Amino acid sequence: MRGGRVRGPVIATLALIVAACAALPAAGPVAAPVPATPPASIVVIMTDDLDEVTVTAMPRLRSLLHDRGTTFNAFFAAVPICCPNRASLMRGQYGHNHQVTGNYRWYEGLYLSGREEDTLATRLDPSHRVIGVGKYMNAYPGDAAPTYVPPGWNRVRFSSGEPEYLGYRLIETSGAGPPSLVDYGSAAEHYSTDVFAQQADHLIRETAADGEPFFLYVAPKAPHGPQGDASVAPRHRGAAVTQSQRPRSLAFDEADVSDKPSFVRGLPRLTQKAISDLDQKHRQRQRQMLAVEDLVQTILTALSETGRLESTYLFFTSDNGVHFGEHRMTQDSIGATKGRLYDTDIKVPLVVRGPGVPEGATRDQLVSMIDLLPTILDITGHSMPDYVDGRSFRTLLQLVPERWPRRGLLVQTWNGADNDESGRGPHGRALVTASRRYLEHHGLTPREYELYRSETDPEQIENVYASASRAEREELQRALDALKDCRGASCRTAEDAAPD
Ligand SMILES: [Ca+2]
Ligand SMILES: [Ca+2]
Repeated sequence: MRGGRVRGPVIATLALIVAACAALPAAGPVAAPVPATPPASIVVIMTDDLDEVTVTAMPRLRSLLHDRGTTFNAFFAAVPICCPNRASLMRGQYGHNHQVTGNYRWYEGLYLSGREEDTLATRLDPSHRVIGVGKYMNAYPGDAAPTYVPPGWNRVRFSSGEPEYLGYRLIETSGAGPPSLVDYGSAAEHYSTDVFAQQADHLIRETAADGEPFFLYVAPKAPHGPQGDASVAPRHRGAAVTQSQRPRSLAFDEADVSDKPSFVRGLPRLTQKAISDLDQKHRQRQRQMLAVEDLVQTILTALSETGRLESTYLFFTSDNGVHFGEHRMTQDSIGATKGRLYDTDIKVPLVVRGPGVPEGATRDQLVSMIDLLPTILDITGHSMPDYVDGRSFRTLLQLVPERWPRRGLLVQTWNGADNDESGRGPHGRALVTASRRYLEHHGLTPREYELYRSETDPEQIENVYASASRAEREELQRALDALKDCRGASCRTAEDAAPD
């Protein structure tokens, strides 16, 4: 039995008592009962493969979220592909600790290992209605029931197979009764981003009517490929976009890749055809995101109309970034648009709006997907489990944050048949600090390294590893070694001890 089921009416009653007291004429000091503040509600919108470049092309998103909340400029994936980073959200752990090292490894890492018995969902279950809409992981485990619902989730509309824009099946639960499988077709009204928006709207209103706080996880497929017209909402097909081209940054079709490791060094300059294909996909991704802007608006409206906007924190993020021509890498040339250790892939959007969160503010402190679980538990009054590697960044949501002691972060990739989507790239790990990126490619023989000075070279054009001093190389290697096997508190100690 969940405490939240009875808390709502109790609070409502207390509120009535307080309101009644306030209406009485003052007769000296009255020790009126102070109603306990109900836990805040939480919304996490997890887009799929949304990168920071594309966010700059979405003005409505920026006016709904960034102008009204705090934007994190240095938010990193723990593992820069879908399932592993979503597992980092659900467990607050680095990849080597949750062991979801590939997109279909979550079966072993979460389900079989029993780690799924203790997640963000189960931790919030006693106090919140825990609602999941959209993509939980890439697909459901082979030997689980087709209607499998992970522990802790009270209401779900989760994709049962691969998430799709049209033609998909959802596992749906209500308060009582067994889960059901519901098929959605290819009609305009079945476009999944819109369906998820309507479901989120319905579940927010239902939960608000029941007087419970909620945790709502909404995960649309957008702007994940494919980028054909069928993956754009019918009303947005051919719509005008802000950026007609993928921005021609220094990294785009990088002129000189002689500094790069072998898997990039061997790439030719982009052909005109490749560039026009990248530009076309970039335009389609913006069109896919137009429906996500509508989804954000729908959720904000539902929160506002149910009186929950002032007590709800909304986190808008993505599971990984992408490269679309940066460092000459395309899906055709490197086999995937993501999963590399460059900032294009590992740095992902995060914006938070909610009560007391400064509007239009930015934060440069290093934060990671492993921090969302501890932050959300902190905001909702729960203690943090010992297994968590991350830390609460609640202080960064205040007008004047306290000192942020973290100096380094770990990012990891694994090269496996179902992890590195190309099967061709190296597995490795990166140390992220305020001023440097240090990359080790363990899948290459001999092993290769990269070092970038982020303050002067944020686009990672000049790998300076070869010219770095031996002392600097050793210092970075030691710091990365201290993180690669860390667990819980020892991760935070190693992060704080990293060199700037
Ligand atoms: Ca993804
Ligand atoms: Ca270069």
